[in-house]
Amino acid sequence: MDSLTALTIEKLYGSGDREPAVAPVRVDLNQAQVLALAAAAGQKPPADLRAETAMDFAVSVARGLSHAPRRLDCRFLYDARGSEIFERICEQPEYYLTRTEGAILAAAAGDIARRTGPVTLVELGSGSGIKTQIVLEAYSARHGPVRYTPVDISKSILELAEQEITAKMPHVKVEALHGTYEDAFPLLASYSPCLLLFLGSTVGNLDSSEADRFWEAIAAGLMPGDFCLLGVDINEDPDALHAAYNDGAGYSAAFTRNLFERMNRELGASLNTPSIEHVAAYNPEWRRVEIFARFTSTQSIDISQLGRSFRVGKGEQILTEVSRKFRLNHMVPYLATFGLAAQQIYSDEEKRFAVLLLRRV
Ligand code: AVJ
Repeated sequence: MDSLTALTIEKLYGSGDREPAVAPVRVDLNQAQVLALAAAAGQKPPADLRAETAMDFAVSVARGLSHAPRRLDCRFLYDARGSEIFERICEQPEYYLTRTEGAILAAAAGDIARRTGPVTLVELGSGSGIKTQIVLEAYSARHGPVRYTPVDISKSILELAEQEITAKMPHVKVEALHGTYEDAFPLLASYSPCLLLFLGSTVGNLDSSEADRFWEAIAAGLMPGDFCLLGVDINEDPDALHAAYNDGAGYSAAFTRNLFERMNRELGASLNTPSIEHVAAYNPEWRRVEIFARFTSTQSIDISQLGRSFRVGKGEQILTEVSRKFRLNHMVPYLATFGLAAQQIYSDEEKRFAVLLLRRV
């Protein structure tokens, strides 16, 4: 076992505590690649808060397949390929979330910039950062030069976003962080005064206990007076929800299937992925879309790193993702329990999506 793998395992398992240590571990995997990129672009490369290894993925898959019912961590949907497919999902006519949120931000960005005053913008799960450009424009129009720190698990999309924003907006100083949200939490206080952006209803990926821990960490990381801009899906129409997660062009299905293609690429699994189906259904009782991979034939998921193999039966469904939907009359008082007071709520006419400006009290 090399020292990097040992370090990752130690970080994953900690010393038996429930949560691994949160101190960011700086490991640079692709130093040559990163340096070349930085030199070419004349900019600082994303700082690595975490070096994702195939072992992280292997351990996560093995753990999820050991659960009953089986599930997989949705974080691993976003490798370079998955992030690219997700960008395509966002462009589909059925996927109203991105479009609606973009329109809300376009209308509200000036008001948001006025309410927060000049602050550093930090964004969790920034992805391509297209929607954020609207906000960045409003901040620089009102306050002049602006600092922007996107945080993302996908290094490739982070580099792209950084290059695009740097090229388009010379008045924006981009300092990207490559890592998970948890990796970034200990750094939050150092950006104060700040506006933390968490857009796209990504918070819907967290189940209720994960959300509790997430908001506790955010509340602990922000300083009193700091702001958070949260995008949430509030659509109640089951047909619209079903369509959004089952687009006609098949990008949603490709996104789910890519998780298993990634297993072939990184874990040496030899899955027949075309026979794995995407199943997404709205569960009204839990107010969430549940996304499964359904195996249409019996297969084994081999994880070479761990020397383990999991048999998946014909017809078996593995949960790959949940996407919770929210009600503002629940969400606002819930957030208040973490000391996050809603200052303003922006929405579209059809009440499909909402953007909340929160203030840490
Ligand atoms: C990125 C979590 C907001 O739940 O709508 C879209 C992910 N998965 N289609 C969502 C997703 C399949 C998306 N989030």
